[in-house]
Amino acid sequence: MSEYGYRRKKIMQAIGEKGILILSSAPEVYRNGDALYPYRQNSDFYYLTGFEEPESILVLAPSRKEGEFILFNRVQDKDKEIWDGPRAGQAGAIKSFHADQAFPFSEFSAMLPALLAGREAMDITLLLHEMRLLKSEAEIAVMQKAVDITDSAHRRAMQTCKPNLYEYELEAEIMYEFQRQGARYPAYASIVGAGRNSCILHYVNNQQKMADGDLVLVDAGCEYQYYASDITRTFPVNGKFSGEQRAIYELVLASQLAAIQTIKPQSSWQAAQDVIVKIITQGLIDLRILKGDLTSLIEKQAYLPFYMHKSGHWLGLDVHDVGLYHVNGKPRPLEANMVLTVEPGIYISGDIEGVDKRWHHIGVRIEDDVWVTDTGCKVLSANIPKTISDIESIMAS
Ligand SMILES: [Mn+2]
Repeated sequence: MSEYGYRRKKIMQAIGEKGILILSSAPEVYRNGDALYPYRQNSDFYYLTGFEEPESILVLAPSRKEGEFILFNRVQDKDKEIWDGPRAGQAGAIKSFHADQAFPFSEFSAMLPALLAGREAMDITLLLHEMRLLKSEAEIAVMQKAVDITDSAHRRAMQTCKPNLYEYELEAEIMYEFQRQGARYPAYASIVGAGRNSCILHYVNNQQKMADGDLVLVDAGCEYQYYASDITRTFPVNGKFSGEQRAIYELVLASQLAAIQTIKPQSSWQAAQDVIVKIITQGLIDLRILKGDLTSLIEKQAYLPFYMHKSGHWLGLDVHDVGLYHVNGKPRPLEANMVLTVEPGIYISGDIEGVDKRWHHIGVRIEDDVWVTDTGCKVLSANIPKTISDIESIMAS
């Protein structure tokens, strides 16, 4: 609670006495009929309150005499609580969440004109998101925990995997590990794609049988206490990389390790991307998949049919977390306590012209979660098997 209080104070200092912050909770969303999706609070709302109930509105009004932190939330209701469980109510909003004042949600509209009187309109989204981009010690600790749970899930997937299982069976092993360790939901729909599906970047259908000789790409991360992890590992369904799979895997791994080396304060995600592009392009030349010289192939972006995304993204309360990627038209310099992913990949689908058939349907992505420290970086997911020998040995065990 003290951390939420600190964040509110910081944002109120920034908006000043003329400003006001009004933020709504996430809506409840129906999946079908009268069945709701599991409720997930809006990340900004959670960041400033820790309050998880729907039908809530946060108001921060600096220097307001009756109180600066106002919460509009659901009233307690015996009948509804029999079905859906306890509600904090207005007393709970004050006692447990430290609101200065709390009112029933239904009173918001009537009170709004008085709250706005003398205040100026401004958009503080950017300010709030810049705050979220830099993680506190407590946030890093929770993110490490999320990664650790995801670590066991990926190990479990590697240990369970064998030919003729369905992709959803691997997904089930992953979900089992998330849930038994208290991470009720994945941070995003798990991607389990074998064979040709490994080349579909956001494949979430997960319904194919996995064949002997296929690679399977698993991009799955749990959400723990609202914080996302985002990890990808790729491994052979039968536990042994083929020659072609090995060559592509080693190339992606080399580019990922080199990209991680660039992650430190004052560097940028663009530096990571440049290193990846260079290593992948050179590697594809060496494997005779691309023909030509390095500089002109990079200029022509000849790597794009094989590597069509960026080196990674910010990570936090949202899996693709908030925060600007460019400042003054330039790639933003990294700062200590940012967390980002590093996730190069090579995807050789069956329909790229001029590529020998033996390379077809090899899709490899390797993704880790990286915390920028004062002096460099720490890979939060460093323990998850990643080298070919580590993967083959855990799959054999
Ligand atoms: Mn990612």
